[in-house]
Amino acid sequence: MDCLFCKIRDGQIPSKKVYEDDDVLAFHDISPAAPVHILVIPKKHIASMKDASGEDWALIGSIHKAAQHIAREQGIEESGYRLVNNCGPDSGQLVYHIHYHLLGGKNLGPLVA
Ligand code: IU
Repeated sequence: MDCLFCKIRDGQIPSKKVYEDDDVLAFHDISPAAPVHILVIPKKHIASMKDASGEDWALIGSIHKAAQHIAREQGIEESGYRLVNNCGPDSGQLVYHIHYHLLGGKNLGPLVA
């Protein structure tokens, strides 16, 4: 399977890792849209939110839990942050391995300009 984030998970492509546990990995986005821009992914390959089912919902919870932890570590817990998942073409999803964008470190403004 030719998946960029599976290759990052497997260390075949380097990344700036900020968090890892048995189920979840997080690393800096290569093209940051905010002072803090971290991608939080399940280690399991799930292409998109529309494909999640069954036991995957526990993984989604683990991603949110990891994001809370990372936001605290990055010092953006009090100022606030945005946790965004893009699903499918209209959302602009480019990488088809579920990921959440953890964005913060500045006032992010309205979600849709
Ligand atoms: P999207 O939600 O699928 O649109 O987000 C994909 C993100 O993956 C996007 O913010 C890219 O900057 C990011 N990214 C990356 O971190 N490393 C890469 O090698 C590539 C994309 I290609």
